[in-house]
Amino acid sequence: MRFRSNILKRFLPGIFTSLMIITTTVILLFLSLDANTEPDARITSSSETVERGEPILFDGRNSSDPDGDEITFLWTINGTMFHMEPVFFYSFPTPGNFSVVLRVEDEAGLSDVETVIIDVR
Ligand SMILES: [Ca+2]
Repeated sequence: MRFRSNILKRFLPGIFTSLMIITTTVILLFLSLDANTEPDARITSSSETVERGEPILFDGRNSSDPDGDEITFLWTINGTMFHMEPVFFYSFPTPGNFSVVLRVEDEAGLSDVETVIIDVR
């Protein structure tokens, strides 16, 4: 009994230190995995007031992700999914105010949205 107790006293600090190191490593790993930040959607359009039929360039390439993640692009025009490329031309066939929305999403599914209103005459 005394022998076992001595062994415990001898190895307990080492075991405790090892457990602390493992616990700290696991916590740091979870924190680093959790440290994803949402991307930032940016629309650059060649014009916001156009004549009907006049093409406008929509460019989402100024969008970014603070973590350097790959981002995907989803454009909608008046609520209808339109395009998944970062850049495209579009011309509105009828007059009115139209919302063009860019949604960018990073690899972890975090997203950001920007909207521009186009006045078509
Ligand atoms: Ca991110």
